[in-house]
Amino acid sequence: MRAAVVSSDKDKLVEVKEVSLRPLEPGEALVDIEFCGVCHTDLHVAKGDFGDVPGRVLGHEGVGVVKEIAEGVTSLKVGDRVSVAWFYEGCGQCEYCVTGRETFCPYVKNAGYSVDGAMAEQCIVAADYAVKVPDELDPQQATSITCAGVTTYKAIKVADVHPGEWIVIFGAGGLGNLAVQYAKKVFNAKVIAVDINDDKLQLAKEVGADLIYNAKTTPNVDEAIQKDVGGAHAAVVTAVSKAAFNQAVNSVRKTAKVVNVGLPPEKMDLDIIKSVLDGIEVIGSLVGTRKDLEESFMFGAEGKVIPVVQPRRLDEINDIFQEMEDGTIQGRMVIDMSLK
Ligand code: 8ID
Ligand code: ZN
Repeated sequence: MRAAVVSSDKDKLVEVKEVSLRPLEPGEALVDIEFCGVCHTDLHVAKGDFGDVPGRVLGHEGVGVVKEIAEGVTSLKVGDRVSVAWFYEGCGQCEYCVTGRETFCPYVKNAGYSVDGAMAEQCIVAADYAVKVPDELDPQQATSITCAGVTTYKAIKVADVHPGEWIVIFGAGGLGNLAVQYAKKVFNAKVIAVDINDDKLQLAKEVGADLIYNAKTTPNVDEAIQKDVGGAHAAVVTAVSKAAFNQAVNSVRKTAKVVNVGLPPEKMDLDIIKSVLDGIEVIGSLVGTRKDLEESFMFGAEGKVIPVVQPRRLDEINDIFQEMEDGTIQGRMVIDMSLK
């Protein structure tokens, strides 16, 4: 089958080539992939930002239909539409798995990073961990919810924003656009979007942002947010730049939570005195549990959240990564496996 594989040659990033799948093991299912979204995390993986993984099949915004189930599978049947998410499988027994924090399992497997993912014609899943996609949800749109949606939905839960309060979303890309939608339409917050690209900010406005700031043309965006709304009650940072993390801390009110989601391989500055005197909490948030994904799919199926997606061919993967680096993508690029 054809798959997008991390190249051992750093300059090539990814190669689309023929690979073969191993046989299914008990508890697993084989999925015919229909669509797979391209997340900035795939680019980090391909570049080796989390360590080199040559030969790995990328993809953790996968959606497809179960073709075959192995021995012992009771949670899925042939014909079910399922997702292939970054949280591929946990051990099910550690303190994190048994207390609703399964994405932090020390034995976790991650699709498209520690196990082969969904940028391929077929993918093997751990049946009990492959969350079903509701029939009412468009499968191409469902890909974005499988990572970008669930991650931002969960991050806003962690941010603990209340209806009518201000939340600022730094980065209005694939994750940020959905963060705006969940914050506005599900959590009923007032939403500020910050990006360095006017097109992305315009799209954020169209999907519900109340206020937008371009951090390039308004370099003191943190001061502007303090002046205009008295500071945000919470922040979610999806930007791939440390500048945004630093600005987020300065954009919020006292006792606010700043939720780190973006993964630039950098360090942020944290003013100790400010964090103490203002009671600021800075918290990391990592994708979402199977339950979070089920909930975030539901809001998509109800039409409250509508991912902005554009179909592309598998062999365009390196072009998509270049567009991502250039900041020219609106919403998400989704590989449509039926396009040849
Ligand atoms: O579980 C997690 N924590 C998780 C899950 C999924 C993705 C984390 N991520 C990480 C990705 O690995 C990546 O580091 O979140 C980050 C954002 O992923 P994405 O939304 O898929 O990337 P994107 O579509 O390229 O959007 C990034 C946006 O950041 C803006 C860009 O203009 C773009 O719209 N941006 C940048 I780069 N610098 C900025 C700045 N200084 C900025 N926006 C505001 N201020
Ligand atoms: Zn992702």
